[in-house]
Amino acid sequence: MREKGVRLISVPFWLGGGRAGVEYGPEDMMSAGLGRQIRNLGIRLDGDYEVCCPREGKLDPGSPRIKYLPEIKEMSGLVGEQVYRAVSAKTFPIVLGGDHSVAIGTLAGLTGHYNRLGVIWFDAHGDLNTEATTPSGNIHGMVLAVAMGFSRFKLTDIPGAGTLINKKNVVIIGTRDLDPGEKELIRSQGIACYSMHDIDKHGIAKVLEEAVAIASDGTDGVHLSFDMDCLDPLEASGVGTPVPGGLSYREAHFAMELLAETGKITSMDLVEVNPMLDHDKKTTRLAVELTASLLGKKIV
Ligand code: HAR
Ligand code: MN
Ligand code: MN
Ligand code: MN
Repeated sequence: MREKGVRLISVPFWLGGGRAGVEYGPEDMMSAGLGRQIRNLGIRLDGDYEVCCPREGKLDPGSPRIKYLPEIKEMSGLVGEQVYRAVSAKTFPIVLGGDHSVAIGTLAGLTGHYNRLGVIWFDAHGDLNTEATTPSGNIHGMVLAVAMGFSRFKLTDIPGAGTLINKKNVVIIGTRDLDPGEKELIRSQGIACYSMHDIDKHGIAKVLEEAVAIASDGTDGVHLSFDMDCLDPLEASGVGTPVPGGLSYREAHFAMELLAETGKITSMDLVEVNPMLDHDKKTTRLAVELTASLLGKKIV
């Protein structure tokens, strides 16, 4: 990491979650000292970029099942381009959301570069809905289905994307709010999903060990997509869709520390921080701290 350098890519986009405020996430994390934290670790900050993405959208009455699709495609193409450039320049990209739909762009750019990409997805939700199963029409709840090709709209519809993500290399961690269609997809496709129940039962270290094995099996890159709503709302209430019973402060940090030790993570998204809901500023601060842990910050 020290040699590589980190490139920050800000994506102030909210249309995928349909709730404004999350577009201020990137500037909030930057003001909370994300850049400084990274440099304090002795890591070179290889630029910070802001993607100029649509801030307003027009609801397409023709496709009510999936909201703001044209804007999402536009944003994803632009994010993909920046992420592709970052990995081509051999830096470690961190994409700052924005709602979780920004990860469609990240994955488009990454698959343009890596032959086979593993994905570790921290989330209270499965993000596995399709046009047929989404209860909301919000694409942030569909990103993994799009990435693996289970929905009609697919990752490969984004210019510059490589192949679809192989379901054998995907792991979801921290779930406690899955829709019926998502549960069915997890079962029928055999997608690895470690719920809060699994974490309570086996402990976060064991779960991470298995997750890393799955995501790195036969892959040439491992992407970490971190939705801040994986945390318990007691630690991080500033998210659009909080769900009780999430990861504790130490579980989340320990998970990031374990990932750092493996040295296998090659990129990251940090999403769903909504400063307008983050009244005590704890969520933003925690997002910055967790990133530092992922990048190798040690407490001893
Ligand atoms: N599963 C619900 C839906 O599809 C809620 C998704 C909520 N959001 C996220 N994604 N923050 O992780 O609408
Ligand atoms: Mn999510
Ligand atoms: Mn979520
Ligand atoms: Mn399970």
